[in-house]
Amino acid sequence: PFLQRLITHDVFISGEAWTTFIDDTPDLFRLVGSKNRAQKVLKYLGDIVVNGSSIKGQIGEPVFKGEIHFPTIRSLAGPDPVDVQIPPGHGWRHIFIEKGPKAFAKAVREYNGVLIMDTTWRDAHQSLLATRVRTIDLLNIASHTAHALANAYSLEMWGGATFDVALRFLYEDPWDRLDKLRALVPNIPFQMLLRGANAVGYTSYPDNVIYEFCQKAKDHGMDVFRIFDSLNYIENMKLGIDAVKKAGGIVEAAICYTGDVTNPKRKKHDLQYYLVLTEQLVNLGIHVLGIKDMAGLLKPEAAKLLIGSIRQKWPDLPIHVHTHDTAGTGVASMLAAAAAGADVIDLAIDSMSGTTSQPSMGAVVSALEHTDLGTGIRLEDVHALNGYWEQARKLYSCFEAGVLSADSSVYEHEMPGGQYTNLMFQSAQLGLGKQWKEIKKAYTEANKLCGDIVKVTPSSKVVGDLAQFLVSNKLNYQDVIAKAKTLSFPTSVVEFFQGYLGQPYGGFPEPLRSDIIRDLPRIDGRPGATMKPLDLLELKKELVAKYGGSIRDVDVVSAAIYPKVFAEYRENLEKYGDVSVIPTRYFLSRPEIGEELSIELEEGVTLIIKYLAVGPLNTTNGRREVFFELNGEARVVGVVDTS
Ligand code: 3PY
Ligand code: ZN
Repeated sequence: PFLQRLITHDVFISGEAWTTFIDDTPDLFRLVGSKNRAQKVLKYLGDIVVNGSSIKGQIGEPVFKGEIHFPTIRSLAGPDPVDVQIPPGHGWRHIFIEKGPKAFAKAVREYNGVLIMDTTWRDAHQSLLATRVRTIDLLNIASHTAHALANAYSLEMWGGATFDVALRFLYEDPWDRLDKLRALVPNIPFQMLLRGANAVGYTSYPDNVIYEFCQKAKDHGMDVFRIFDSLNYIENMKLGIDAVKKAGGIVEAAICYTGDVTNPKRKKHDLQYYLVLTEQLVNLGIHVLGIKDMAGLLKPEAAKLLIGSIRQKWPDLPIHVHTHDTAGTGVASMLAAAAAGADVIDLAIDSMSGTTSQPSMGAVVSALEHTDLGTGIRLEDVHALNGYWEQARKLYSCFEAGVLSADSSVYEHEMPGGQYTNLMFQSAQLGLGKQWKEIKKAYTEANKLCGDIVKVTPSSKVVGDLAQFLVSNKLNYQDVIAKAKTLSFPTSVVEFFQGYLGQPYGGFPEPLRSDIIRDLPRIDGRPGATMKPLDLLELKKELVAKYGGSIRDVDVVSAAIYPKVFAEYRENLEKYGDVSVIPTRYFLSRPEIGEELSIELEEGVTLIIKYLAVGPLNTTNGRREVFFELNGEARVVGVVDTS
């Protein structure tokens, strides 16, 4: 194909080709490269045609397969539509870039009104759609969002489970997602969720990996880092805080909220506990305090008490409040938080809000309109974005876990939003679906067994695994206490009791700890403190030897955090190319016969593909041929039929 491209090239035919022609005509290579890439895309589509989607967690096909309609964003000054291709010239990011993190924090604190963070691109889909929203569907609405939410404090769009799920289940590169979105949204700060010493994973990593991760994230356009630890263990948090500071990012250190500060019976995590933690964080020189209510337990009165008390003690400290709407109190709690002196509140676009996700942006923006706590976001712009997300959510209907309503039992079991959806889905898959009520009850008992701990990734996984263990083995709290010495607990539970996540507030319950871990090692300090640095240069060499010179420094970070997942991602990349460019509808389901689709491989390189037919099964090799037309030329791909 290369030779053919060469001899049919205009310059070559004209006879004016000179010796450097090939060097001077990179197009030649680009086209050859894109031909290979096109063939790989066809291979993916062929596989989908023959075998259907193999994306983990997918049940059925998207209910919506039409063309997505894009909104018109109107100008602030009048009724004229904005040209969204021209990025807006204003936004909070400019303050950060021009004046640094301290000045940014000061300006946020001085802002008249309450600012919002939109969680639609991260937590909302993590909590509703198993984190399956793909880069392409974020890119499609990115320019509109840059205009519509120009006054937002931030867009949460990275971290948490998105890093893992992108690589592991969507075969996408999370760094590319960051780069591409950044290019389209220059004005609104990007925010990520950093699990302290666990970065974007589920375990502790060597300190140098955390430093490198934060530096690379900042270099690639991350601005605000919400740093938390799943046990509120300050030693783990210190590492994340220092890493973000060194990288030059905005340090938003978050306290995870659990229990109920208004309930005198819930003594362990009382107001004093949170005030002491705040003091420790303030002393570490954080820029913003986050209150991370991952399960939606912060009722309006509790929000008033907690935020009001912090505000009184630290009048200059910017406070950013996060919640989930599991019980249905989210809007009321965010309004109460704003009234009590919070500077920023977390919301999701209406159709991606509610239940285990964040409260509705439209509801809160509208409730605060014409008050002293205006958000600087126009309701009609929220509606415009909502029109897009109403359609996009239906594209991902095959990942809905079926959380149809509010559930105030969350005040008992305290499951984080994302985990609630996950566990509901997982228990159904394990055949425990009918016992969902039992799982919730067991989760409450498992939490008690762990010593009533903060439950958020990864400590929530420990409690969730223990809950499933209780249900599958028909055990209750008393049984575990009595038989702990002989039971064979899930690994996550054993490791938690060994101290691999860090030290829980109030210590581990004894004698249960000793009964569970027996003669395994115990860690009584910060787990990462005893870990040897990972030789990143050596790792890079290994990766280059395996995958070639295209390995970037960010790939080294991905491989350091998720070695096996990264290897599988590369395997998929080798086979199918960059699948992130395939529109979601065709990524998850086969086209109709005769249907034409277009795929933009990169700017200016678009494939027009028509699916024509699938051939009969060849019984000798188990393959089928799938026939396509690619930019007008006939193409065939052979696919093994796995059915
Ligand atoms: C995560 O760690 O992914 C969370 O969303 C915790 O709430
Ligand atoms: Zn959350």
